[in-house]
Parts: sequence; C-alpha cells; structure tokens
Amino acid sequence: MEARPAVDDAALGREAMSVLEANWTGTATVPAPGLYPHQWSWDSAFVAIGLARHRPQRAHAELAGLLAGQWSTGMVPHIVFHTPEAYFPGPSVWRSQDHAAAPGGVLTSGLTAPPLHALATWWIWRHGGDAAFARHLYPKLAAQHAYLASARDLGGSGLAAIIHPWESGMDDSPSWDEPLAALPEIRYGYRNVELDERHPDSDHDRYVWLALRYRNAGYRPEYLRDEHPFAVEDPFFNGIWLASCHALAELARVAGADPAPHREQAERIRQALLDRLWDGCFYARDLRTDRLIRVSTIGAFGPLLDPGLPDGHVRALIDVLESARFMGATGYPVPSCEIRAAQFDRTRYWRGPSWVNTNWLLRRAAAVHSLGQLSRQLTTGTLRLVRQAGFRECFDPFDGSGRGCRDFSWSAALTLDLLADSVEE
Ligand code: 2M8
Repeated sequence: MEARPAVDDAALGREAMSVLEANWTGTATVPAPGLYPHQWSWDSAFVAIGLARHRPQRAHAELAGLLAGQWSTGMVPHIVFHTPEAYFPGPSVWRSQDHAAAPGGVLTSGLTAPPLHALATWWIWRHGGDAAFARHLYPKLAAQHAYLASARDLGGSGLAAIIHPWESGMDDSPSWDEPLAALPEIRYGYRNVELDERHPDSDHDRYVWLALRYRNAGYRPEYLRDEHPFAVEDPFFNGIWLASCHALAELARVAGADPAPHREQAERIRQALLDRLWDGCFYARDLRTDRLIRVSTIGAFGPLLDPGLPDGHVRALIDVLESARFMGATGYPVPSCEIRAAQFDRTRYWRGPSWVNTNWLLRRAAAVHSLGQLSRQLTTGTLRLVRQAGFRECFDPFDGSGRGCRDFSWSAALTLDLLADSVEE
C-alpha cells in the first residue's frame, strides 16, 4: 500500500475539488488527464452528481456539454470529442461526421453508455438546482429513453440491449467473456500502449472489430437486431435505465409534462428484468444464444436502484452482496466480480477491483430501500479507500491499494457527494 499523509474531511474535499478543476477543459471534465482526454458519458453524469451540491452551474455545464453530442435518434454517445487530443479509437474510427443523425460541429463515438443522465439531472434539481435547467434537459432525456426503448429493445422484451462491452461501462467484466469468445479471432495489431495492462490483445481487437462492424453497417438499428454478433441484456445497464425512468417521471412534473409514460416504462423494465434475467440472482442474457451468462458480477445489483423491486428480490440480492461472495470477504467495498468465481482477478480492471462509482450506486440503492447500516458501511469503506490511496481509478478490494490512473474524476466527484452525506448522517 502506498503511503499518503492522513487527511481530514475538509482537506479530502479540497483535494477532490482540485482534481475536478484540473480535469476541467472549459467545456467538460475529462475522466483523467492523459489516458482519457475527452468527455465520457456516464463519467460526466457522476461528475455532475458530485458537483450538484457544490457547483450546480458547472454540473449543468457538464451535462449540457455531453448532450451537445446527442444524435437526432436520441442516442447519447459514450464519448464526445471536444478536443483534438489523441485517443484510440478516436473520431477517425467512429466517423460520426459522415452520419446524418450525428450532431454537426461536434465529433462523437457511435456507441452509448449506461443511461444515468436523468438520474444525474434529477439529483442536481433535488439538491436545489435550477428548474429551468431541468426543463431544458427534459426533452433530450426523454429522447434518450425513447431511443433505448425502440432501437435497443433487440429482444422485444422491454429491456435495452448493449451491443458492445464498452456500452456496459464495465469493459472487461467476465460477463462478456462468453459472447466475446464466440466472435472470430481478430488480429489488428494496433494498440494504445497504455491499454496493454488492462485488456489482453485478443479482447481489444474484438472490441475494435465490433465497433467497426456497427459503423460499417451505418449505425442502423435493423443491423443491430438482425446481424450484429454481440447483443446482451445487462441487469446493470437496465437497472440504471429503470432508476432514470423514475427520475424522468419526476423531471416531467417539473417540465409540465406527463410523468405516466416514464412510470409505465419503469414497470415494463422491472417486469422484464424479473422475467428474463432473474434466477436467484440477476444475470446478463446473451441474446445470440438466448442463455443467461452465469457469472455473478457487481452488475447483478443494478436493479436494486429500483424502489419498486419486490422485497424478496431485494433481500436475496442484499444477502449475496453482504456475503463472503462479495463485500463480506474483502476489507473494502465492493469487488466488481464475486471473489469465488474462477474469473475473479483482484488486479484486473472490472474483473475484481472495487470502484467508487459502483459503490456510490449501491449506496444509493441502499438509501432507496432504507438500508441505513449498509449505506453507512459503503460510505465509510469508500472514503477509507480514497483517503488512503487517493482518487485512483479503482482499488484492490482486499488491501485497498490504488490501481489504474490517478486523479480520476468520478472518484473525486463522488467523494464530494459522500462527504456531504456523511455530514448529514
Ligand atoms: C473505461 O472505458 C474506456 C472505453 O470507453 C476504455 O477502456 O478506454 C471504462 O471504465 C468506462 O466505464 C469509463 O467510462 C471510461 C472512462 O473513464 O473508461
């Protein structure tokens, strides 16, 4: 474990804010300097959540900057390229400018990411944010949800399918091993050197191959439904969408719109999650084999964000979460894969390490279900991680040491939120 001087809450908050200042480009907060030099979709939602109580105007700007990249289909891209900084795969791979639905004047990727944005907008509003801003974003968020319900309901079940591991936000999760292994062996040989320690070459080449196939098919929804070889219903992505549907219903009221369609959407997602992804726990479903992918990851807990999840399911999930399969066995919350799984690796990105953003979401889920003790445990454990190891990208769940890049924006931003709550508790 690297040494770090002890810091009190006030100093930790100042450090977090200075990371966010340094990572601000004037338009957006980059996830981390160097490795992630553009605006990432759900990273910005977390940054906005963290800034909501401290810098609401900047939280607004963060979301507005991201939504400047929204396509006319409603799709919110997973990366918006505001600067010419090098990143692979960059604009020359995505070629958004060649696509009629992409916005003019801003380059984006062609994939999406977990739809946390309505929840983030509601969070800002709930903490005293400007109603005019909520009204301004409401139609854009409604369009994002309509896109997911139409273009992404590839199984016709009411769930949105992800069509690339990058869309899950958990790129290397063991949940994608099976669907990736079914793809042809690809060897492109182009590498971003800094990615080497995170993904094996074979996976990275498959990621690029999948992205190119979708791009070459003109980003068409029909292609996704009929031909694209990677299509997965993920409980985490859909749990976040469901939580955002509830948030959008609240925002509809602020915007003078009808909240009912968003509540009905939430009911549909919940029912489909229970019908299609539940078997004692939530698992992702591979739509190309129509089979559940039976490895338990942190993604299983996404549906806990739903206040309407039946009590029996909440209890069963919390039992798994608190057991020695997850946080019951590690010193720090919460490993990204169950520790007894063969695929668990405490050192590999999304295959074992703990992350501040998933801890924050679980903490939110605990609050939604009035689980005060779990909520406090998640707050304390997460603050111990950043206090000891700094605002790292992720952390070893056993000894708390930092992994991945430093000065990582969502780790800093969500620390601000946790500090604000720990004062209130
Ligand atoms: C990671 O994903 C990017 C691809 O989008 C990458 O591996 O280069 C993931 O951790 C993702 O969740 C995150 O949004 C992104 C930027 O922090 O990095």
